[in-house]
Amino acid sequence: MPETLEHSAAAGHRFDTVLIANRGEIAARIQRACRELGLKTVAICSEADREAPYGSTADSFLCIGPSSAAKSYLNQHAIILTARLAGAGAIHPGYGFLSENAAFADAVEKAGLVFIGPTASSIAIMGDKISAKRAMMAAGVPCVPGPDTALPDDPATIERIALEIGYPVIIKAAGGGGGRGMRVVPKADLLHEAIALTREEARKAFGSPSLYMEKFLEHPRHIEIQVICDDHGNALWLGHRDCSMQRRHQKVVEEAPAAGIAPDIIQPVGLACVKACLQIGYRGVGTFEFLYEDGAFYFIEMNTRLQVEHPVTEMTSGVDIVQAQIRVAQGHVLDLIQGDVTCEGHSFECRINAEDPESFLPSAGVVTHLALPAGPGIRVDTHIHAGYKVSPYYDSLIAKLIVHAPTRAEAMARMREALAGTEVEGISTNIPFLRALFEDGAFARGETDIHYLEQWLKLRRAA
Ligand code: MV4
Repeated sequence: MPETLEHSAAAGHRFDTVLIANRGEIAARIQRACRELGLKTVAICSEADREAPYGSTADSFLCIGPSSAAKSYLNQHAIILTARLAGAGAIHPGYGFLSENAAFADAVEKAGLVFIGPTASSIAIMGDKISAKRAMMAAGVPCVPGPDTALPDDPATIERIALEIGYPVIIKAAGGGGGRGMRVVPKADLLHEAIALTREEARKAFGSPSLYMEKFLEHPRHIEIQVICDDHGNALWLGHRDCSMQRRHQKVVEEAPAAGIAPDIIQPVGLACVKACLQIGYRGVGTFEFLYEDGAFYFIEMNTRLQVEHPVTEMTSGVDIVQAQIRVAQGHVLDLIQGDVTCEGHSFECRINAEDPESFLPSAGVVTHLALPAGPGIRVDTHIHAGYKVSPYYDSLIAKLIVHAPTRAEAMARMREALAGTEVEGISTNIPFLRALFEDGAFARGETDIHYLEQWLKLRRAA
């Protein structure tokens, strides 16, 4: 598309250097996207990450603090100061760390830098799960039955709300999310105690006692919709993913598209997400999380960041989500329209974690031998190499194995082959268990929900 006045970046958005405020595989992934767009990069690290390979390929590489994330990757002041010193015009937060911190997004903008993500106000609205739900209901996005307001104090009113929803219900903290601060209530006589306990936890963990109540769905799948929006009133959805394969709220395998969901069922949900984005003036990439049960979708949360599992959507949609995210942050108009988005084939991602196969505790140490698979439809996103030292300070993700093939069955076969060709020695990983999972019949038939993996692990341990 030619660069007309309309299509060029607004003056206020211009930057030619990006500071990547993250580590690991996503730091490497973002750096690649920047370079492909002709942008210079500033990599940062903690003392534990001085040897990171993406440091030597960045235009600058600066150590900003000690190994503890609180003193490095979460040190807002140090990161903003480093961006200014190194001449970066923008900060990419990646995922985790400061990526969904509205105060950080605000501080970045106040320092005259571009935050590669949504506005601080969008992050804040979605960070409060009650205001997020209210925004979604207003836009016609289907939500879990229950009020879009905080629970009152009056016991009789609370009881009435629960009866109206119908037991079992779930109590959630407005400041929670991602599985933190929630409690299931199976029947009425447990209601008030559950509320008191969750309120105290919420006060301590999130600094706010605000709670809300929903119908508890007992066997849903976790399905998410990826969106991308520019600053000019354009929003698109890039298809859906199934992220049900999780253990303790940590996803292990993701796929796109979600299996067995007819286009005419998901289409109106995707369009409602797009409408919600336009209504709240959303900019950047985002993910709408839904529970899917008995053929219906129920919104639960929106993530206002790039996600770990974005590659499965890149593989099926053909859109480079990280490049597109940076381009819209520069003020460019999306160079796609919804009609151009066609999702093809099927993609799986396996998260390879450095962890003990029995206890799931992080396994630190030196990678003494590494073999990675290659071939048509195989992608590996990683920052590790033979000789790399996995440190105990951060999460255990060391690589993402991503495959793409015409059908789900072929993609599963390709993943089996890719896993067979993956060798990591010197540390423990979850590779043996991923190999076993891709031999599982129910998984192959798409007969899984959010509880499946934990049940499968329990049975496997018993056997
Ligand atoms: C729920 C639910 C059932 N009913 N809400 C957990 C993470 C957070 N994003 C919301 N979560 C849930 N909310 C209602 N009304 C079940 C879960 C849930 C879950 C959701 C997605 C993926 C994995 C999960 C594991 C346990 C519980």
